[in-house]
Amino acid sequence: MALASLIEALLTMEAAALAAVESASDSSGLEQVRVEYLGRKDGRISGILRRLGEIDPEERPAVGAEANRVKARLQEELEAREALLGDGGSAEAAQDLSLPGRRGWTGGLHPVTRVLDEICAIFAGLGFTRARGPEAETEWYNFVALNTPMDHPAADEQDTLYLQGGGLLRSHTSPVQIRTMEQYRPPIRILAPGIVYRRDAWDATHAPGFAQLEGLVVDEGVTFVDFKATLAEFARRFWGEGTRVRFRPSFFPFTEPSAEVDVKRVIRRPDGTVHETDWLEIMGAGMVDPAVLENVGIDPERYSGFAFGMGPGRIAMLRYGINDIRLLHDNDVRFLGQFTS
Ligand code: 2U9
Repeated sequence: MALASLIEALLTMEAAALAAVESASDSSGLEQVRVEYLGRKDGRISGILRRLGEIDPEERPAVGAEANRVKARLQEELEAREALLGDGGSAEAAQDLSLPGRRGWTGGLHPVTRVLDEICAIFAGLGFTRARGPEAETEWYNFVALNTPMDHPAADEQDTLYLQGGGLLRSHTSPVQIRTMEQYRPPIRILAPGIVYRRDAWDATHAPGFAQLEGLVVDEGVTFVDFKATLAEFARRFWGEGTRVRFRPSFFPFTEPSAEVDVKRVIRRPDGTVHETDWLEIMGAGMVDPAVLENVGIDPERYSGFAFGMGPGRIAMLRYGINDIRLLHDNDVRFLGQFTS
């Protein structure tokens, strides 16, 4: 027997042994493979080594070395497969069913969209529908119809971007309410969500374009009580039953009287202790100024109403503890990915 044929026998056997390890599905299968190949008495490697006598003495060390390599390799593969099959000793037990599943990447709604939808859903429950209008507006719809002549200081405060030909980008969604009142007779209960524009530079609390959400109610016999009760009910549905609401006197050209609305969250912890947040400003609001109703041909002697405006971006920042408005505009999935669910 030549040296080459013994080495070849070892290599053929090695390939068969490795295939047998690979297809073993439990510990007892692996043990069978071990005995068949590595067994001291009847193992196939021992069988090959027993034939060493058939070759020249000086060639025997080369075969011995190759046999040792194959033994070591096989031992290693047996141990690796045993570890893979796990303590339970079978391919099925190797699947740890308590591990969390691997989820694929999914998109999610932007935090501002979430807050906006949630607010709209609450007001939908109070009888409001959604209304939309153009972002490119006229001075009439954005300012003048809203009782804000162009030389009024409030027009300066809401300085916006002007378009060639006299148009402008709306600085609030109030023009949507004017257009709705022109088109529909009361009763009116609408929400006007949308993007608005200001001549502001970017910083942590300002953006030149941002989402706004305004609401308008016009009907016969709408009073300050309806106004306060509606907004307080909204606040309790959004922030929780125990939420307190405060109306601070303010001024807007299109409402009279006007108010800033604040909420204070009262959080009852499971251990019975109560935590109160600071007062948080959430919106501006007021009774619709009679001059605004007159501007759209609604008789202020017969009809009255209230209106409010809020920034869903600001509300999202309060809710999620976001400290820089620019995070809402960057479209960075490392930030936005925290709001998927
Ligand atoms: C009509 C009549 C009245 C809408 C109102 C506010 C008060 C207000 C701000 C909140 C934060 C804008 O997003 S913000 O910067 N809005 O304070 N808005 S009353 O009043 C109207 C609107 C339309 C016809």
